[in-house]
Amino acid sequence: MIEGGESSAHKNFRSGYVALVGRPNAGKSTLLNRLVGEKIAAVSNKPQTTRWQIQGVITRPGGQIVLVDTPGVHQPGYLLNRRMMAAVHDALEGVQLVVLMRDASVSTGNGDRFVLDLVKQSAKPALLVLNKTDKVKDKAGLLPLMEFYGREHDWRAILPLSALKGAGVETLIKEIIRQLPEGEPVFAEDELTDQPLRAIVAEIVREKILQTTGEEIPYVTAVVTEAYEQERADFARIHCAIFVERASQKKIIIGKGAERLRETGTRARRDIEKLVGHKVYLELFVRVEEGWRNSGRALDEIGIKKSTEY
Ligand SMILES: Nc1nc2c(ncn2[C@@H]2O[C@H](COP(=O)(O)OP(=O)(O)OP(=O)(O)O)[C@@H](O)[C@H]2O)c(=O)[nH]1
Ligand SMILES: [Mg+2]
Repeated sequence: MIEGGESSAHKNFRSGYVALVGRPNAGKSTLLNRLVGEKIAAVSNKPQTTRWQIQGVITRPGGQIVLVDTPGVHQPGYLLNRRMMAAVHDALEGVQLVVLMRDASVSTGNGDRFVLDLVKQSAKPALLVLNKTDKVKDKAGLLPLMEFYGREHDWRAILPLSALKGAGVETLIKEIIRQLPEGEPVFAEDELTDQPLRAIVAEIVREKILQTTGEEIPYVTAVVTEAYEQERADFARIHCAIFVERASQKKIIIGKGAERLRETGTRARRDIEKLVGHKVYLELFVRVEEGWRNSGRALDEIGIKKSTEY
């Protein structure tokens, strides 16, 4: 049989898009950051941290994975949440493989059933990842979970791992590559993400806000990088706007004597400097934008894109 040069040239190399889905707080973005080796997605202990699709590129000698991190699956209330769920549905449609991530340290609930059904409906080949195994003292405790999920769906593989500690992640990479079709790399090896630097910077700032504030703040905050000036090869001046819905929330973010905002800025600056490899000047500004979560215009401005809204 005569084969086209193209396909034979990429024999033994596999590549494709892979959606990472799961309930809020399962550890999806933690895994994405670990696999990519850089912080490109915000991580926090508060649910609904991720708001849109974030692609991370993982390249190995045998293949390339474009891993699409998605918002945790939850009931949409605000327009913001409908757009977040649209990002999940879009991701499921555009990929060759689905990875369902489940927090193995918590018991099964309605939300888990809902995510499972979503994966089944996608009719894509799927892997199941049981995360946070470092929190599961007795590993035999994973067996009932494996049995439950094994009965529910025909998984290509079920893999326990710890995204936080790194245990089992190389096995996952190998397994994902094994499941992908033969094909050439989609991205250059040194490209790690589709996210522009401005978006990553905004994510880092939002992550630090989630760390420095309590329960009331996560859902009402959005961050936009309004200016990014690379003044010299080794110095950039960055201006980020932090949106909140009410003046009282602005006060919380700023804190007494602006102490909290300063702490947020310092932590964010450290991460940004590590990412870009040089000094930056980071200026944060808090803006009250009433009802931004239900405003299409505000969401467009913030960069939370419209597709089919759920
Ligand atoms: N102990 C432990 N904690 C983890 C592990 N993976 C993630 N976490 C923690 O779980 C919390 C949620 O992590 P994220 O990566 O933000 O979760 P997510 O699934 O992206 O959440 P959403 O974006 O809200 O859907 C954070 O506090 C992480 O540090 C793990 O393997 N072990
Ligand atoms: Mg996330």
